[in-house]
Amino acid sequence: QWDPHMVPGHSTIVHLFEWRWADIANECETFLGPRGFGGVQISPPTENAVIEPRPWWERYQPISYNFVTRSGDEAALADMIRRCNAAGVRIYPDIIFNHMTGPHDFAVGTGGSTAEPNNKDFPAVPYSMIDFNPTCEIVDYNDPVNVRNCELVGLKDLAQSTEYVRVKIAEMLNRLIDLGVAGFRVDAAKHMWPGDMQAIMDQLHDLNTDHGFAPGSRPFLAQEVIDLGGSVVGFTDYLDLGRITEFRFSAEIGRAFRGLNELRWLSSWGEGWGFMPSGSALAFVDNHDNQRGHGAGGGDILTYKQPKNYKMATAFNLAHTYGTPRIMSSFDFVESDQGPPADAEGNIVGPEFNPDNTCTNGWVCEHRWRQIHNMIEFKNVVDGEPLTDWWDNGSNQIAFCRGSKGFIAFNNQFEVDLVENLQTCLPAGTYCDVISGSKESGVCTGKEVAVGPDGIALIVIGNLELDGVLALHVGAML
Ligand code: AAO
Repeated sequence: QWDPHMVPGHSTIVHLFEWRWADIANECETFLGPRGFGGVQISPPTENAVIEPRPWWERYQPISYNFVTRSGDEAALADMIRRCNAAGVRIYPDIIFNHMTGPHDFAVGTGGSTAEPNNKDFPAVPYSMIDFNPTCEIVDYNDPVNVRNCELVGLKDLAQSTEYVRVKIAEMLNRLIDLGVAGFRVDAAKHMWPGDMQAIMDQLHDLNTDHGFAPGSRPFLAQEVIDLGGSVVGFTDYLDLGRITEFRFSAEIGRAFRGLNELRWLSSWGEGWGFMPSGSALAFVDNHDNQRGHGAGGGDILTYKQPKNYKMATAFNLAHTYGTPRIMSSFDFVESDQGPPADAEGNIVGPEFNPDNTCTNGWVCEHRWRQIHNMIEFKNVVDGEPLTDWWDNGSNQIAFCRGSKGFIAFNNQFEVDLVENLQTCLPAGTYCDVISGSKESGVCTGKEVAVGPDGIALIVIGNLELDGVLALHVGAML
């Protein structure tokens, strides 16, 4: 389904990658709820095989459907979902039901369950040989049968065509729905037949009205389908089921804000670029795979490691009307396999916070960067307003309005300042730029911009400034 069921006045999903449930509950109450975030994509809650030296990707190798992982147990999960809903923040677990673990003779899970993956024996579900497709490798991404019925990087491929497997998956998803989740990110959706997925979705409960969902609400789906165009197995097969990850958005926004494509072309951003319909799309600058060279998009993807360009691309995503945005919140990494910050026993060590809201202990917390969380507020203030008054300098300086409620400008021109009188569409007055600072107790800690009676203001973004973007909205009028 397409509606993320966010609370009015909230928007945007943040992926708190590898966070512990208890830390997410606190984050919902102290930061995400008060600042208008719409929901959290959480790491997979299902028990995974323990793989040394604890790479992040062990969580994509389920061993049972018990909810016990390095993020916490079922009680902590339930408590977090309840507290986040109460804070106005929805929860979307990342769910793996294409496969179980990779090829190990013997595996032990994060909750102590055991399995013999090479015999396709997972007693804690239970699944056995007959519940899996015969072993074969995915070798041809243009062959739908190969992509759906063979093993993704050696991961034991469940046969969702059988009723027993469908029932087991649906039971697990229904336990999460009953706990109060608003929907799911479906891992490796491209590797499952749409008809099988439909048969599973048909068995799902409506969302739990005890957590504030309207009666009859169906679970939101963010299906992971990597489609950069030109492949036989692509997003079109999944349009009827729910939203889909738009990886071309991620690849193209990276190219544009790296300076590899002029920003003026963004005037037709969205369907005009051949992307899937806005109402079908999950829109993101980077995800947990392509920020570290897995998945798709290659070297053009922008991440927290290129902060100036990344903040600009994220501001563009949050200011634009296309798709449902998701922002990434990472832990710092050097090696692509490296797991989250952990102690000597392998327990995840959660973030603590500096006075300026940023995180410690190896957590990057992009969602706590002022330039990013202030754009969440921008998005909420301009909700429902059309994109108007596009301006560009014929190259890498652009600006646009969101109705009469918001205005944003970008300068990605090499070694050139942006100094222009531009139409902001805002009522006359003085505004605080929510990128260079914030409006705090009526005072602006960043640039102040004077908008005249005709809506025109002098906009300045120097090319050497830390941030190449300036954003004004009616909530930040001084
Ligand atoms: C680990 C080890 C493996 C080992 C395995 C089993 O790393 O060496 O064999 O265990 O023991 C994550 C990690 C994996 C890890 C796995 C399990 O990323 O490294 O394997 O956990 O622990 C495909 C899928 C897509 C998938 C992506 C990574 O379609 O679903 O690969 N993403 C999800 C998750 C991801 C997770 C899994 C799935 C598994 O987000 O975190 O894996 O649960 C093409 C195809 C894409 C394909 C990519 C990459 O993309 O179109 O469908 O994604 O290749 O193989 C150009 C093309 C573009 C192409 C791209 C990359 O840009 O235009 O189409 O190049 O080649």
